[in-house]
Amino acid sequence: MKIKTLKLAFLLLCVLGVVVACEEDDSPIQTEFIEEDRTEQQAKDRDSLLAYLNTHYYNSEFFEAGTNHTIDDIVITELGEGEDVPDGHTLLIQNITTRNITYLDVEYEYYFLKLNQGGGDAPKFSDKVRVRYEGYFVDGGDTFDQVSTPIDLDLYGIAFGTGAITAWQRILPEFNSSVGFSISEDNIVSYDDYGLGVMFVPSGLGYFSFPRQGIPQYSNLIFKFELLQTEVNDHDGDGIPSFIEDYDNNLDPFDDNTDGDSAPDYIDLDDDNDGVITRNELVPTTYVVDTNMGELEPVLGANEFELSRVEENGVITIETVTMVDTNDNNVFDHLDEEVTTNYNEEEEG
Ligand SMILES: [Ca+2]
Ligand SMILES: [Ca+2]
Ligand SMILES: [Ca+2]
Ligand SMILES: [Ca+2]
Repeated sequence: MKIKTLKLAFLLLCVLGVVVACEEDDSPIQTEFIEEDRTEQQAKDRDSLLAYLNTHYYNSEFFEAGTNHTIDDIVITELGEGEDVPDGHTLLIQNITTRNITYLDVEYEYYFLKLNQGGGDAPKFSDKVRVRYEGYFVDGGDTFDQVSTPIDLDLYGIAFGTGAITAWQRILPEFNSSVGFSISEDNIVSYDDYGLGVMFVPSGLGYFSFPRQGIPQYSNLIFKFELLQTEVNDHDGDGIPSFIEDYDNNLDPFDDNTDGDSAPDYIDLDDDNDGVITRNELVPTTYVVDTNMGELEPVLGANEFELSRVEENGVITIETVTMVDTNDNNVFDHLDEEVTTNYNEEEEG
């Protein structure tokens, strides 16, 4: 089912590609689309972004106290010719964090401004997040996207070109979600102590040459964002979080495919294709924690993941699964086609 979805998505992308090509081509001579070289484009983008960061300031003093400021409080202003940065404000370049990464064999540099770390959990690159954000172009400063009511999105999708842009997958894990939220009498949800920041993204970590409505190709992007909530993603529902199924830890689960079929592990229900699905090659455990008796939640092992939790009258029932290597060959059972033990067999009868 997942495999079919993936193929369909690719097919759809191809069909879309053809339609766009037809619409844009009104001359009888076929002109081939030539993509910009990523390294050359990045050099230009870096210059544009650094120029922006050196000539724009923000209302830094406002964020010195408090943890519940919003994206609407962030004011970025261009420094006029011969003008000094006003009191209570700071040039962006002085307070940003710079990161260097290699992505698609190209050296990239990106930047973010941390206005609040947040007190909750940090997402992994493949997780689901609830955010508010606003997106602007570095050139011209126009807004291209505005999400005032919090939305949920997958940082990583199940097909190429789905999910969030690469910069989001790298930057949001540097922040934490809220510690919690409250709901007022008129149903307004207020989050407490959440990640708040601004990111400055070169086109190569954004949409690059990909045609997207309202965003010209090779646009450098700015996002103000609030990271409100986060949830571990398990795209194929096999019990193992997707970030774990990125076994080579390169933040790309597409290149981890144990059985070499058409589905990478993070969207494959039987990762070693041995006929016993991954879920059944993991050892299940149930914990019952009675908080009325002062019992504490268990600390999960490094290879153990929470599947579900139900809380009733102070009694928490937690179901977990653990990856095991029963024949000690340094390959987990669910990735080892030689091992076919089904740990759920008895219960399923
Ligand atoms: Ca990988
Ligand atoms: Ca596979
Ligand atoms: Ca899997
Ligand atoms: Ca196996």
